[in-house]
Amino acid sequence: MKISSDHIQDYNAPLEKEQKRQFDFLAESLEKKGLNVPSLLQKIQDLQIAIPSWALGTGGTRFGRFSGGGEPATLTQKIQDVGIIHALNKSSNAVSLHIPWDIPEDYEAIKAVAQSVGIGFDAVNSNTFQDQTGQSQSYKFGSLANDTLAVRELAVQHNLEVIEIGKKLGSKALTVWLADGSSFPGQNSFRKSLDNTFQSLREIYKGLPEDWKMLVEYKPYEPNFYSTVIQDWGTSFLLANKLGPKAFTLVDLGHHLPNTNIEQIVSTLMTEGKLGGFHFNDSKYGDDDLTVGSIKPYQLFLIFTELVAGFTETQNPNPAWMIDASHNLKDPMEDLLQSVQAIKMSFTQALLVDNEQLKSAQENHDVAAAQEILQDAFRTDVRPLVNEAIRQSGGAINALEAYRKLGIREQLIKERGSKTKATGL
Ligand code: RM4
Ligand code: MN
Ligand code: MN
Repeated sequence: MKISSDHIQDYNAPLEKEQKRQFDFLAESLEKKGLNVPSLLQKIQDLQIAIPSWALGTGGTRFGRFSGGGEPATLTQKIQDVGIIHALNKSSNAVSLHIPWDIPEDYEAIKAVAQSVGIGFDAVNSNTFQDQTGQSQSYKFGSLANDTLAVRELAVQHNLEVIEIGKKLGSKALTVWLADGSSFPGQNSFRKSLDNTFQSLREIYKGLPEDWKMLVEYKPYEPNFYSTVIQDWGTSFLLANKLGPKAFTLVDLGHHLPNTNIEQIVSTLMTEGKLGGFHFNDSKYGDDDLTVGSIKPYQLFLIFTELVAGFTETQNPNPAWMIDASHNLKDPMEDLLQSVQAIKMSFTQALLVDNEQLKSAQENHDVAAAQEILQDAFRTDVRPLVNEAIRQSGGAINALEAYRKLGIREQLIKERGSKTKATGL
């Protein structure tokens, strides 16, 4: 199924008048504050967030999986789903593939499908946390960090193959997330594990094309419960620094222990020019993969405030933006639409922060004023502005509502059946 601009126009038509009224009202008050509304609209439109190929099916938990209907059974169908999301919100123009879950059989055909729905290929993700059928060595006790050379070599080889796949698709980054670690004290030597990881990453780095980035993700625990080799941003940063200028740290919002100050991590990484990418999701306890902005919207806003300031005040290259979530209860596409909307809202609120005023409040040690400046931006209902930016790009005024009104899931169930199961988690 493909969404045409006529579908969107028909959906938008009855809403245009009210949208304009709300937008005009907000635009006037923002202009009074000295903000440039056309430039805000442009920035909101420019922010594109990649969709991971594994987020389009129902993930489940280790206790069970309750598949929904019409899930994409093939890579082509996954890309078509991303195309639907993008047609609705004009904000998700790329897909991020997980290898080997989504190895294209026919590269030209896959590229043509992607092109026909306006989708490009974002970072490619390697997977050395699962064994594949017929694999000569097992990752049970680690991959890049494993004490056994043959296992490390296999894991390095896999990453090099992922780069080759990405090259054929036009990707420009490799994301490495390692499950490596230990579940019991004494199981591994910390020092050896870290050194093995560095040596293995260095081999992969050698195979990285000149115009590519390597994004090194960190995570404190799970699937290992005593130690993880790349447990935190500091370890990732250390590795990225040792690897060289093409290596960066990737921040996944769900990969922190409760109450970690993620915005401060973002600020430090940007200052050092080493923030390479972002995986958006939300969490209450751990790597919960909940909808972006559903649990801690103020934290998300504070993170975006650091990002927006970092764009102008640091040399950090533009990070790769991606959602990383897996859905257990909701229709995955509805969840993704909500997540992208939440990202755009936090970004927009961050654009409203008066950085000059904030700086002078900081210089005067006026703590209350500093807090007011941030909260004033956060408490602004920016939906009319975000929706206007999307509308002007040809998207739906309310993408989630349009998804429902257009009966997209029903249509997909008709086309694909109610018992399909997506590859992935
Ligand atoms: C991990 C991590 C990776 C993702 C896998 C599926 O927890 O977030 O980015 O590729 O899950
Ligand atoms: Mn992630
Ligand atoms: Mn994760």
